Amino acid sequence: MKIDVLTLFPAMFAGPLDESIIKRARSAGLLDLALHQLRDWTHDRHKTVDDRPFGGGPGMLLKPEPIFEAVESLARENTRVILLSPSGRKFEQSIARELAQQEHLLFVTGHYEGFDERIREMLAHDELSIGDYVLTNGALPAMVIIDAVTRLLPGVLGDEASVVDESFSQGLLEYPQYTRPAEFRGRKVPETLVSGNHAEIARWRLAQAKVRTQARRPDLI
Ligand code: 9D3
Repeated sequence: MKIDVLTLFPAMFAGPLDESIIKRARSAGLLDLALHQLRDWTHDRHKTVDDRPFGGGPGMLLKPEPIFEAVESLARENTRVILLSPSGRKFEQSIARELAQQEHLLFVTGHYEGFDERIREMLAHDELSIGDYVLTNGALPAMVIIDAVTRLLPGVLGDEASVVDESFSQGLLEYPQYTRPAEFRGRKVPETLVSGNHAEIARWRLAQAKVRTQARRPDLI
């Protein structure tokens, strides 16, 4: 998969996407990730990317010209152009699965200011938020989505069991898990888990997962 990111902060992406599983996916050629500085598509001396809103009001808006030029030079026939903004629909695992099917994603990240509406209307196929909290810009959301999508690409997870496990623990939070020692600072591992009775262990885990989900995420039940 090819992923392009158009951002005012390309340096933020160094680090998170150069480690661990994403690093391996990139070296293996499973993910071709490229970062682009939006200011590279300006033509004025000050590299202006924003301007004041018509009608007044606080803040600035990302102006259309640099974003249109950038997207028109980066997008191909099969590109999904995705805006990151607090007004987008909320990103979730089903969207990650859908994006993982695409050949080419182009993320356009916002800033603490909005987009000129014509960017939405004329360029974007989708607009995503990662949740109801306010960040300073869309770079972290882009990285979150890239991470969630990349691990779903065929061949990225060495041990495919991790993906299989997700579908069978479907819709519930994880049950409590323990490793050695069997007793730590006076706290013993639940008897069932050391019993060797696999049917009973499976029942215990499901019951625990339900209790935990009811307490923490009743919206999932
Ligand atoms: C005046 C209204 N504000 C929206 C709540 C303006 C505003 C705040 C912060 C506009 C942009 C931003 C920067 N955030 C993002 O670009 C962003 C974001 C986020 O803040 N939370 C969750 N997901 C995302 S995706 C992009």
